Amino acid sequence: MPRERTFVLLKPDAVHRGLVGTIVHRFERRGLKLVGMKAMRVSKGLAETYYAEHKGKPFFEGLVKYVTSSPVVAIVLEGDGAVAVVRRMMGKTNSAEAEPGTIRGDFGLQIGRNLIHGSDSTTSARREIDLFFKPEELLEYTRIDEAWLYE
Ligand code: DAT
Ligand code: MG
Repeated sequence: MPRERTFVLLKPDAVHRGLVGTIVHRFERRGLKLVGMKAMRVSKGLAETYYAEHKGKPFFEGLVKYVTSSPVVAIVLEGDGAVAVVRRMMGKTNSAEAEPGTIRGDFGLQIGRNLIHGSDSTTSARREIDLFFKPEELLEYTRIDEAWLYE
């Protein structure tokens, strides 16, 4: 798998429920490199651009309200196949259907409170990283364990 970057957003419920550390810990242990991370508020304008693909759907307004309602944590992770790896670790969109062992399956109960966003392709990842981060906020370094993570 090629080395990739992916975008993750820990949504307001993850922050309020004290799950930020737990979720970041899972990604760290998996071997994904933390390339960017910041706590922030999402403006209505940013939320509408970020969720543009869902504009017109019945849940769109609720989704924008939810993600703008309280602070979030925006993250960029890097690793081999990072986009698909993170999606599998998140579990199905509807927390109620997500498998135990996944983030949504271990910590959530509803589709509208599903704790986390992760890019669904490398194209989306590039777009979302550019929306949330300035280039100088992203770090370049080698993790000390990379020699044992990758053959
Ligand atoms: P995912 O977050 O798994 O990529 P998505 O991109 O299809 O899922 O949808 C984005 C978010 O919108 C999702 O995390 C929760 C919300 N959402 C999607 N479908 C929904 C629905 N049928 N009812 C309520 N919220 C929904
Ligand atoms: Mg999506």
